[in-house]
Amino acid sequence: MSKDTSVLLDEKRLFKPDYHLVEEAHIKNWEAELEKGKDIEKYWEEKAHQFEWFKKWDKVLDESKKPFYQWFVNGKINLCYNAVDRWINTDKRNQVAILYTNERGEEIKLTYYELYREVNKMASALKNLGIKKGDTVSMYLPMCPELLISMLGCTRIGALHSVVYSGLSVGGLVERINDSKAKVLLTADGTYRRGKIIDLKKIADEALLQCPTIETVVLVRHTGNPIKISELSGREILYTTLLEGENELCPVEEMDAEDPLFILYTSGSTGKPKGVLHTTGGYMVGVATTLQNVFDIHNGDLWWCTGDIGWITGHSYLIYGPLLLGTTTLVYEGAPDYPDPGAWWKIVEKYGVTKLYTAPTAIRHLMRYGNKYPQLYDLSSLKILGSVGEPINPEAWMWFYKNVGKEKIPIMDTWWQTETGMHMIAPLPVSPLKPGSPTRALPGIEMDVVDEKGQRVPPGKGGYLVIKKPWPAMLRTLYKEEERYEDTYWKQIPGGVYMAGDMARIDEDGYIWIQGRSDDVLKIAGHRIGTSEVESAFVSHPLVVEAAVIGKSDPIKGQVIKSFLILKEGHKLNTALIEDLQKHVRYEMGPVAVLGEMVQVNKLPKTRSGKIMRRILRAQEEGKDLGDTSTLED
Ligand code: 6R9
Repeated sequence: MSKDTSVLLDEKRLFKPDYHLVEEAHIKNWEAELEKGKDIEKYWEEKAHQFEWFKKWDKVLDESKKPFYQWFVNGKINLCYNAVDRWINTDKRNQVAILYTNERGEEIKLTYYELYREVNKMASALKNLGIKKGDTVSMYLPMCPELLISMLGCTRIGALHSVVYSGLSVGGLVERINDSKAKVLLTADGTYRRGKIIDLKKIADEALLQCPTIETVVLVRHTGNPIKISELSGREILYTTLLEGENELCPVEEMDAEDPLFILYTSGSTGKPKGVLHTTGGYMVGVATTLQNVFDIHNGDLWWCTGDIGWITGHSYLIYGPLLLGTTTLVYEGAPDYPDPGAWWKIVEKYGVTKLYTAPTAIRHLMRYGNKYPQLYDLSSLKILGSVGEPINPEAWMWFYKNVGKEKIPIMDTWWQTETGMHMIAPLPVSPLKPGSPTRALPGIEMDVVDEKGQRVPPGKGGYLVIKKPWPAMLRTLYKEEERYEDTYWKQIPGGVYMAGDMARIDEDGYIWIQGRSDDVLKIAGHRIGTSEVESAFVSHPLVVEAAVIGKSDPIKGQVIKSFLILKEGHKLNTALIEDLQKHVRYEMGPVAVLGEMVQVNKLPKTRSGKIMRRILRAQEEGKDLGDTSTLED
């Protein structure tokens, strides 16, 4: 794979939709839908009517306090009610809502009615633990039904969930729990990963030594990793014990459309992770509508999003989107190539998955094993494929299209962010596709590519990707950091537009091509990692004085970390130290921080104000011109 985006400049292939798809599609005319979407308020208002509101809104969009926009002003609604309760008096009552399976082939199915019962129990139990509307509950759990149930339990009673990806480790968990001031933490005895069990409880125990706000720890027995009940401390309780005897139905909390729904932490270019705050009404409308538009959900679909629940993709399109549309969502715990590289295709065949939404890094990973594995299974149930997380290179696109889609079904390349909450640039199933481009901004969304003065750049020229009008699932702020919210997103480019942090260009047909981040954020296997977080993990090692890290292209992961380290006087970066540093950073950050080469240096390029100029290191690495060095200290 080549991360060199100049390759994309030559990408001229156009793939037109199969006529079957057009016949079946809810939206048959892309251009007409885009036209309809130009009246943003009208477009989103129409979509909001699909839900049951306790009270409808007085105004669709309030821009008076921008960039603190408000959607569906004074509307009253509950997400859990619309995702779960709404279906149990319909013919979906006994339809499977959640189909969980794992790398061991185990399976749990919950119908909408069963899910309803479990969520009610969880919501009551949380209340009994003293959780009220507006409180935060942290979750450090594997991809398991209990995680979905707990998240919905929170939204039922108006508590915020803050899910921490189970691939993060002690450092990340401490920071996220403390920032959100969570009172309850849910964790598990372990998660399955390639035949091994990773003990999450052990990591949580270490983290909790530094987390004073946690009053109760709820432990899910997931893997049967032996933990004796007698070993549980006073504040620990088993999930099953907590829910025991909870039979009462728990009334749903009437939420204002703008009441907070959840916090999800993500990496920025500087400082600590950003607590992205989403609210209730607009998020629901945005997520359900985009899933419907982009993946054309029908009755009888089996939806599989392979993304982890600990990231926004899991929140929006593994749990909330599919349940809000009343479809069946498949939850898979495990790696794509374990027990063998046919694992995913076996699942598609076994259950008859119709829509598969995954990430370029997984596709590239599976590509390595050649064409053999997808051919071993019947993939004919598939109707639409999807991609998210980073630019999909045309080679991976073509492999996916040919070997999984059998050159018949389209790939929806979706560009969006934790902050946007929902898809922003993506095709519809009827759109002609160009491999490597997510096509155009969705109906109801206005985006552009501009220079630093906010002026549109001519076709073909690179610039900053911006969002020009508010959208319903937009983040409302950064948790307890309103100034940072304004500064990071709204003050970078003149004209009151949202700066996404990506570089892009638009071609003559209006198709957008994403060129990568414009800031110091890395995308490793689709996971967002801030360079400064990795650097602080390094310098917390006793022998590291200073560190600078940059992303380096990697054929499978997209990027890996290259590190430049200044060590304590008299120390050399030998094999033993490299190993120790790897362990150390992994302990602090978890397996998401994939370390590549490390080099020892005596000095780092800095501005006169002391900021590390990673740009210089990158340019040097790529053998490029160093650019403007006038602010360089030395
Ligand atoms: C959903 C998600 C957001 C960043 C984003 C961009 C990159 C995501 C992409 C893509 C090119 C796509 N990104 N989807 N780049 N094509 N289809 O990934 O959220 O983890 O917040 O990352 O990911 O750089 O700015 P998040």
